[in-house]
Amino acid sequence: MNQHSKPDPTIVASQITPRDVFEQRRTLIRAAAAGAFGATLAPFFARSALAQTTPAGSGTKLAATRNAQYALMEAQSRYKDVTSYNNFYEFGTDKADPAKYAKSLITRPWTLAVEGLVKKPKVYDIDELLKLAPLEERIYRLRCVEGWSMVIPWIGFSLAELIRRVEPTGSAKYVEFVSLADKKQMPGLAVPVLDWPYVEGLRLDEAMHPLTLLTFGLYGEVLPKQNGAPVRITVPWKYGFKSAKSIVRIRFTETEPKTSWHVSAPTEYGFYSNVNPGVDHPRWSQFSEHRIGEGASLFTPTRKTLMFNGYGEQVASLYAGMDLKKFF
Ligand SMILES: Nc1nc2c(c(=O)[nH]1)N[C@H]1C(S)=C(S)[C@@H](COP(=O)(O)O)O[C@H]1N2
Ligand SMILES: [Mo]
Repeated sequence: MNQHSKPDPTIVASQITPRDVFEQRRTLIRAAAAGAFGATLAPFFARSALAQTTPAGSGTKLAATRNAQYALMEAQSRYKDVTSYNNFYEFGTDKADPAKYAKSLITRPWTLAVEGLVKKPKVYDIDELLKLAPLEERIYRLRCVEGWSMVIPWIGFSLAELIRRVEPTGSAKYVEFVSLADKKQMPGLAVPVLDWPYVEGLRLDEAMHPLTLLTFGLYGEVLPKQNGAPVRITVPWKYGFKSAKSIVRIRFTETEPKTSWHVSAPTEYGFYSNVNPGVDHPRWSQFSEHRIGEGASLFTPTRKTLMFNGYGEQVASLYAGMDLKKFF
């Protein structure tokens, strides 16, 4: 039984998958069938396909106090959707792949190196990092650049808590986030969809904004692996791809980080990537979105995408005077 190509009836394929990736995937699937990947990818996928396909959470509770200031009053997406409809290309490009294959991710021991232009660089052990500040529950909207969205109760604390402790120097202007890239644990790395490791970045003031969440959990438990365990970033006013999963390094720089999606297609994915219904992706509109879990037909009305994903009141001032069509 091959579930890879099972289509999601609620979404048009061209809407959810950037065409280049889609085409590339088809080519690779053909190549795999022809034996080109016989020695690497195919056996892994064949083995893992036998594993259960029900989305597995982490099963480990994580206590947090809800922060009412950041608790969006909107229906939360179903746990099942949040943990089985994922983008985490290190485990494959199909939405169902991460839930199936991320089981091989080893989340302990885990360290996060915080380095670059800071006075107090430090390699944090994940369990020490977890205790750095009180854990909060925050309910955020997540809007994927592909045109779908979810509402997720995350657990973490403001990234600013960590940044203050390492004391960025006066020349630090940007923050780079680097995800783990280990072929032994991540079968998707065998596919050159992106230049691995996955790299994302923010301007320092964006990273310091209280909304930017250093994230350790969701739905009252430790992050499931497919959602970026054991630690990820969540930046709710930007397209989902800015929120790097399973990070191992945070580096402070003077120049704009070379972020993976921007490097792969600079005309399609800008460094800023603020959610903006007024700036379309060159190959599709960003005017509206499909909330995952709402309706089961193509005719379900879509929601209007909100400027800055609805967080304009909090973040618009970060971009005062900037032409957001140019700095998309
Ligand atoms: N390392 C890494 N981080 C990543 C991705 C990825 O492929 N690799 N995908 C991004 C995209 S496109 C989205 S929409 C969100 C999805 O997060 P979720 O699966 O927890 O909803 O993760 C982002 N972080
Ligand atoms: Mo995304």
